[in-house]
Amino acid sequence: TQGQVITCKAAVAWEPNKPLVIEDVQVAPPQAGEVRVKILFSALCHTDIYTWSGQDPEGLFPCILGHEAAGIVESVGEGVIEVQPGDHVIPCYLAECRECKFCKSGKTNLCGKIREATGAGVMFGDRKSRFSVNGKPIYHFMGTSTFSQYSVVHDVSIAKVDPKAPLEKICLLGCGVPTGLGAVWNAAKVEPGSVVAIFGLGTVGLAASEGAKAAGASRIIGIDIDSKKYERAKTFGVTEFVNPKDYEKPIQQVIIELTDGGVDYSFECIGNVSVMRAALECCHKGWGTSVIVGVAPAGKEISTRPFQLVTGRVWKGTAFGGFKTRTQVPWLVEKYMKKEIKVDEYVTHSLPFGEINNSFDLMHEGNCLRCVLDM
Ligand code: NAD
Ligand code: AHE
Ligand code: ZN
Repeated sequence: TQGQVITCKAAVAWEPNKPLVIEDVQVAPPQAGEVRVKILFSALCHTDIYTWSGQDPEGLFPCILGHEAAGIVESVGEGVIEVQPGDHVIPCYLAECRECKFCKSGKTNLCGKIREATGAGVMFGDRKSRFSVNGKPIYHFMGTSTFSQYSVVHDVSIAKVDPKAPLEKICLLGCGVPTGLGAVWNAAKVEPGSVVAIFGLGTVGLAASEGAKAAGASRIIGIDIDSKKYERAKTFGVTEFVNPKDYEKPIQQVIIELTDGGVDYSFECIGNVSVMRAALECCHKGWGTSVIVGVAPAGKEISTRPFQLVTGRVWKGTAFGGFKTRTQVPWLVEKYMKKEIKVDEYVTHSLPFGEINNSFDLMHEGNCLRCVLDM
């Protein structure tokens, strides 16, 4: 198949909010600096639903969604040296070129090399898509488009991983789990003894809890409007549960009273701007730090009284938990193989690829953390 167009199945989002359609898609061969990957397992993240539902200002249609996956390299384009056919890989929605201003800064895991092209749904080299249906181009998504049996990604956006690691599990290391762990370890740098609040107990929030437990937090307060979330959350380290619906007063007030003045660290893992405000305002005066992880819809803005920051609270945010993808995703896979981090526990459902639309429904039901599609 090397150098040839591959026809395979992909789930195409033709329009926002309409069921995905499994189509025969033509996938062009990888060009210079590109890699064609046979995607074997792909999970659904809340962000796919967010873009699918039309709330993402960068959302383009028709497109092939998906960004939490694992597979095997099928072929590589000219000049690609770090991976070769047969390598086990995780496509990464954040690149790591190691040459741009961002990569060299040592201050961020964001990379400047191809971000503009991936935001425009095309490949960096010729600003064209590698996907088409009957000659009509279909946009890429997040530079990954993993809801396809084959996808073309940039070589700077691919992490080569241990071939012994189970792909049906480590696909989760492409987004949600590292995001939560890294928010705690890299963005907040939670210290032993810290009091932590986590808003939203989906995969990202539970991974933040797992990270906080590993960092030695003394209290991990989980906040969710769905009380069913508590039992499971305990197994990820949550020590106390608060449902905002059980209180008349603002949730920040409830947390402040529970913690003698506020928490040391809080994490917003929902994507709701009023919760982001509450997460900041429940932080302790003088030092409390709040990390925004959730992705909010187009047009939404955050606000608070500047006095909250003048009096020492810190507001920050993180993408992919601050991890450098090509360098650190393989390291996270090793940590999983050594049983130092959970991954299996987040896979609550699995479905054949053809039932992808059901996985969207599952994510809304509340029981599901991650549904892994067998491609
Ligand atoms: P999820 O839908 O599985 O989890 C969200 C949780 O929040 C659910 O348990 C839900 O009951 C709870 N919730 C909803 N509204 C609430 C409210 N008002 N108060 C308290 N709890 C509420 O989602 P996920 O896959 O864990 O993703 C969480 C967020 O993180 C999403 O916005 C996603 O887009 C974003 N995300 C960001 C990054 C990043 O790099 N920054 C990476 C992955 C995901
Ligand atoms: N396109 C959206 C922003 C989406 C967003 O914030 N994405 C997160 C990853 S979510 C993964 O589930 C992110 O890391 N962003 C960094 C980046 O470079 O995209 C919008 O609002 O425009
Ligand atoms: Zn995601």
